[in-house]
Amino acid sequence: MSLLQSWRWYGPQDPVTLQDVKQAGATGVVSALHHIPHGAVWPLEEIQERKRVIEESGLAWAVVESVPVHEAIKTRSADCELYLENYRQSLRNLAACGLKTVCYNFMPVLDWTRTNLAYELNNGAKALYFDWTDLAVFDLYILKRKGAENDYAADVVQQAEERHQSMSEQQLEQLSEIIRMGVPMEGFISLEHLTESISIYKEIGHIGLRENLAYFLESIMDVCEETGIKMTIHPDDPPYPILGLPRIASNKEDLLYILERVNREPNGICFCTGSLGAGSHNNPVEILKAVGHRVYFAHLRNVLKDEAGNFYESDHLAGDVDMYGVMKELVKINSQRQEPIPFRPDHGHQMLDDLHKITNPGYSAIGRLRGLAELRGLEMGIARSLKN
Ligand code: DNO
Ligand code: MN
Repeated sequence: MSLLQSWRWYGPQDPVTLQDVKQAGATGVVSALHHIPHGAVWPLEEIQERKRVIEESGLAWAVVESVPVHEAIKTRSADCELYLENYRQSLRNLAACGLKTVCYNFMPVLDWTRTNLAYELNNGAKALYFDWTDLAVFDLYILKRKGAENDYAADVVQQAEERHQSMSEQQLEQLSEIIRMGVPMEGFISLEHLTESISIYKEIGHIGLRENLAYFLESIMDVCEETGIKMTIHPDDPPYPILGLPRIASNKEDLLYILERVNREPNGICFCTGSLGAGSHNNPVEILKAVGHRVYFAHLRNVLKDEAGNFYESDHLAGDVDMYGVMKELVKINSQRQEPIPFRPDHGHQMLDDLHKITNPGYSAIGRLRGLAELRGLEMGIARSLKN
């Protein structure tokens, strides 16, 4: 049994169509109802409708990514119970439609963070890029966070001062929007809101956020067990604190803590090699060996870091992540499962014809098609060689 090749599809608004997904060779679709406001119950009819559209094209809806966790749950504030009940209802509705694998993240306020969405590679393709100096420019001169300078190396603070002086208003505004954008199609957060959230999370801290995650998981596990839903937490991206926000899913220890703290079958992991691999403290193969028993979904992509810790998203098989090692382990884990583990090429370069199109950053068609093709070949080679 092979892994299930899947593909993120943002729904009917996605410029990449389901026909494109089929041409890329994926059979599973990873989708979410992005138009439903965070925290609201996903109505049964809307889930059925999305499922119908996907199945009508000959594909299957394999994973729900993401059912967003409302900030009131992450911060455990006033309306937390209401949003937990909404979450449970969304899970029941998804299960009623046969959807059993759900991805989510527990990153404070922002989803993944990059500083450049069009970093040009020497072959002309474009990649997502994270640069500490640009983050410091934002933090020190746009957000103007109190005490921010203490969170950066001295040379980064100095470079940020110089870079800030050389940037135009327009460039600064662009940088600000890129950093404040989370998931494509879900908009970005205002500077005021971000500042307010940062102070709330400062109070909560690392331990408090871990508690809030445990509370969230404990509150939904009964429903998961009753309905057969498996929850998969997406690691922090990048896997270290930024902008003074706590992080609790950034390394092996964090992931093991999450699994052991709420030690129930449906409490699982979305193994994202690119997110974990962006931290020099992480060895994705070793992490997969430790948590593989609870990996129900995988995001496969690569990153290349420099000595300062800046990184860009490199070709799927070439970068700091030992993709061969990861795939070998994944093939092994998959062979012990009843159902195939879905994986998707998580982001790809903007390349070839896509360079002339408006695309969701990281989610244009051709770069991901290339990534999927490489990963599929890698899997086949490994699986065959293991049999011989
Ligand atoms: C980053 C991407 C993210 C991810 C969400 C999950 O690595 O995979 O868009 O899907 O953070 O909640
Ligand atoms: Mn990912």
